Amino acid sequence: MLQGKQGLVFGVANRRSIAWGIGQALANAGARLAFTYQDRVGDTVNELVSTLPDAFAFPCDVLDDAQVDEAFERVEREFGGLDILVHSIAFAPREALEGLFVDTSRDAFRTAMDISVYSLIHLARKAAPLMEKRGGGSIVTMTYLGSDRVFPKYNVMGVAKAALESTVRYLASDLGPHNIRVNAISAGPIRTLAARSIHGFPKMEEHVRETAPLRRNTEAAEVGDVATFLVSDLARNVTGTVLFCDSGYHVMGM
Ligand code: 0WE
Repeated sequence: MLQGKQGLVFGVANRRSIAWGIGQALANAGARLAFTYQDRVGDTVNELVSTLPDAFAFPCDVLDDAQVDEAFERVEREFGGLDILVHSIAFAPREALEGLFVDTSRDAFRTAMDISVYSLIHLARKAAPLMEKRGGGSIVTMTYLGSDRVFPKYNVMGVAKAALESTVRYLASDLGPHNIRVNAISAGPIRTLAARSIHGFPKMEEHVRETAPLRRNTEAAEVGDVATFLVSDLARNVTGTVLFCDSGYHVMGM
């Protein structure tokens, strides 16, 4: 489904990462991929990426403009253009995900918004010229239902995800005339590195298993399949949307 397409994936930290589930799915569908990683997980990511045919990885800190510039220069050198951008990055300081939302510090708010939201705007701006060279492209980011419902302790990440979903709509409007689509996948809770450190996460998974229409949790591979659809030509008329991959959990009131 993605034969001849070239993609750049941000957000792999280890084999449980949603970005890795997406990367594997896109590669299986025939895409040629580049991955970026945070310096501290370089060995892990290089090992994972070495299992894919014709893929490569390099470090990129999305808080550093120079590193983002370099990343896109490198992709332009290696690929000549870009069809697919995957943004699977989020962070809020641990203390902001513990107490009450009302106690969110200015600094935690700034960090959460900078890493989890501004990074998408920045990457989209850098990707756009490379996508235009290919006659268009598709950008996918990851969100969570905590953007419009309150989940205890999700706190400032909920506000960041609301801003991220709005960002998807504004980017879709700006980039649509260049045939660049921008969409988000809202996944159910998945036990990634970020999620494992959250007290009460097993309880959330159990609640989803008991409540969601499909009576089970979400796997990163399932998110990968939805991402494959969104970046494929099957979704050529789909932009600015949030597509749920959550066992149907979001439809329930109780
Ligand atoms: O978006 C997320 C996780 C985002 C996240 C997680 C962490 C944990 C470690 C962002 N920053 C950090 N910072 C850390 O220091 N999810 C959808 C998973 C998640 O995170 C939660 C959840 C769910 C679900 C946090 C509190 C409550 C529920």
